Amino acid sequence: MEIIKSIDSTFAEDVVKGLSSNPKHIPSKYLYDEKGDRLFKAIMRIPEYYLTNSELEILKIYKEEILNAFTSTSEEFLLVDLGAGDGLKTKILLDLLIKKNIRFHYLPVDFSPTALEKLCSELSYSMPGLKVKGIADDYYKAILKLSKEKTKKIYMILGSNIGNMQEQEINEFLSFLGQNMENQDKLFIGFDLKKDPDILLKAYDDSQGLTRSFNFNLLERLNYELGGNFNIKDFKHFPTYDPQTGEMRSYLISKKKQTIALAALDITIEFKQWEFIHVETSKKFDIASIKKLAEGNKFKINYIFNDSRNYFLNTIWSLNH
Ligand code: AVI
Repeated sequence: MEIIKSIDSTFAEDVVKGLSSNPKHIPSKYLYDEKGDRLFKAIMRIPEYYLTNSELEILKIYKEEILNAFTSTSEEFLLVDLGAGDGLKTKILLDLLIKKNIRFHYLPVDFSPTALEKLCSELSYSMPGLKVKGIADDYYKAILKLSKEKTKKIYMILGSNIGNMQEQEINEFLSFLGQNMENQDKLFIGFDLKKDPDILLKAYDDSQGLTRSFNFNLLERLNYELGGNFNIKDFKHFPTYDPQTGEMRSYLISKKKQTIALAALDITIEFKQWEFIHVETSKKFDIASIKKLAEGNKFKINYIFNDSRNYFLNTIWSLNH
């Protein structure tokens, strides 16, 4: 097992910047510390968080077609899993690739070194023949490093991870990826679709309170890593959906006027009553917006796979020039 780590410690800087802004916000990548990883793993296994089951259904039904679309030759390739998490869905493809004796290396990329270490050691045990190398880095740095390799690459972004970026960031990211891809490379990317807002609201405010704990864990993280004195009881978890933009947004709202100290940074943060911290955007898409993203960033969509409820789409893209 090999893991390449190179994460800058910018957490404190991003927190200070985000909590001094108006409106207050903290980048959602900081939801994933060790406890956050565990909670997200648990969220992915509850039916109310339908995204996982929808994508699993697509992968189980169309795995042969998906692999055939990745490559039609016997040449070796790199399977680059951007935001691999616990690899739950990818394992369906890995299993089939191994069964078919296809020559490939699996490169899971994740911002969370803990999640990556767990995944790599679990894979070396459950899939002993697999060639795996974890990359603990952000997507941009990983793509830049990999663009220097001549071997064909299949980039994967599953779980609608792309929806955690803001509209402009999505375009910047896709354009960057396209510029660092070769004609032979492919992008396998999943999108959560716009749907009944009641279903969406339950997915981000589940009856077991897992998503609530996942979001509150960010305040706990500020307490133990930055010496904060947040009292969770003084905040409210509030997810909301905007049908026009397709953005599901999660906020932590201060129930009262309060001053929070971050002792390790020697600063205080003022909250007005009902002032919020924006902690996550999970964008939902429709086919027109997906086509626009592809075409606007010089890609063409080669394949589209959907689940039986039409909740989710997995698509395969290649460069369009
Ligand atoms: C990782 N990402 C796609 C998840 C999502 O749906 O936005 C993270 C998550 N947040 C709350 N529940 C799950």
